[in-house]
Amino acid sequence: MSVTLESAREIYELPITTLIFRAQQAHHEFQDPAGVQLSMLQSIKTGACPEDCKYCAQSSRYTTFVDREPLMDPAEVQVAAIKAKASGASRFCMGAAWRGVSNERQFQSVLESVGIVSQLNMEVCCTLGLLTEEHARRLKDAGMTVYNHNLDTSREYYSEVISTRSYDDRLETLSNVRKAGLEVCSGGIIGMGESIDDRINLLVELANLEPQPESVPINALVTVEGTPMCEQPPVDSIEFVRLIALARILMPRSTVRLSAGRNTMNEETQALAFLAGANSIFIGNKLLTTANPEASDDEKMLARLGLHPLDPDIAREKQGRDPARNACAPSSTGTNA
Ligand code: SAM
Ligand code: DTB
Ligand code: SF4
Repeated sequence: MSVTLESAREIYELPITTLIFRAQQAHHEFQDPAGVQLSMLQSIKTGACPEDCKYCAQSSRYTTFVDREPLMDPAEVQVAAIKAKASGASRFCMGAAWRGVSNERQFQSVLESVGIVSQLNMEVCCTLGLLTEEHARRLKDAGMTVYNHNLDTSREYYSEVISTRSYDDRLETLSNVRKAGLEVCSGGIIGMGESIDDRINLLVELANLEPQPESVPINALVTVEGTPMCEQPPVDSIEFVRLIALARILMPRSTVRLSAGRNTMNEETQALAFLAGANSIFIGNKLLTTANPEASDDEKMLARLGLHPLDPDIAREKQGRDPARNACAPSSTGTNA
């Protein structure tokens, strides 16, 4: 049965006590309640992106602090992935400031990096922009398990944010990822001037995907000087927490990721987000280009909250997904969990 804006809004507007209670019910049924997945991001190609996403430090349309950097060699990626694993990450996500995959030689290099990281027994994720089914299959064959491509916002607000690719282009990429038998990671950004209904509609859109995304990153806008969105005010923390709770309730089996924006959030807000059902963070003091909390601060925060790094195999069992999908070896089957 599909989720409607009205039914989702009713949940969003519940008294906060009942909202968190309902999110906790879903969380305890389908997730390891004390587990938080630690993921590491690596920008493998930085800056000079032809797209015009109004929030992004890496778009060539805006003058920001970001310097252009060429595609990282597989050997450099390997060093970064080994470091990520040593710091406790169970997922390694490689991001490229591309509109999509276009250059075969560069794509071969990414495939090689994917193969190397997959040998380290971490979940391997890429975010390279628009993707054809063929590219998705080749990434899967190289050992990638999941692809990140965000819807970013509601269909209605989308044109205020990006003009160089459409909402349907994004949905088509997600469909190509699915057809290749990969897991989907898709979410969005809060705090770009959108309404509460836009935020709810983003989640409605994601919750109505069949199957639902295994992973839903919720980013709070990191304002970047030089971008058109640099003057946006910070997101209200209670609105943020309500949205996380709604994501948890609508997509009980998904990993809900408290993604960008933690650097300006206090620990109490993050604790509320975990109470509301978030169960993943990016670790390391840099996201792709912007700052993230120091590892030692995150360690202290998790210890203070009595939370521990999530074991992906335990998580998958509770989510009712196939544990074999987390294996490091590339798989050639096209089945979805
Ligand atoms: N270029 C690829 C793409 O756009 O699909 C991959 C990298 S892109 C940086 C990945 C996602 O990061 C975006 O879709 C957006 O949701 C998020 N993001 C980028 N800049 C952000 C910012 N300043 N604040 C919050 N989230 C951001
Ligand atoms: C996602 O939703 N958030 C991550 C990941 N997917 C690739 C990226 C956040 C980027 C924040 C801005 C930056 O550091 O450039
Ligand atoms: Fe390019 Fe991705 Fe940034 Fe958009 S979000 S400008 S596609 S790097």
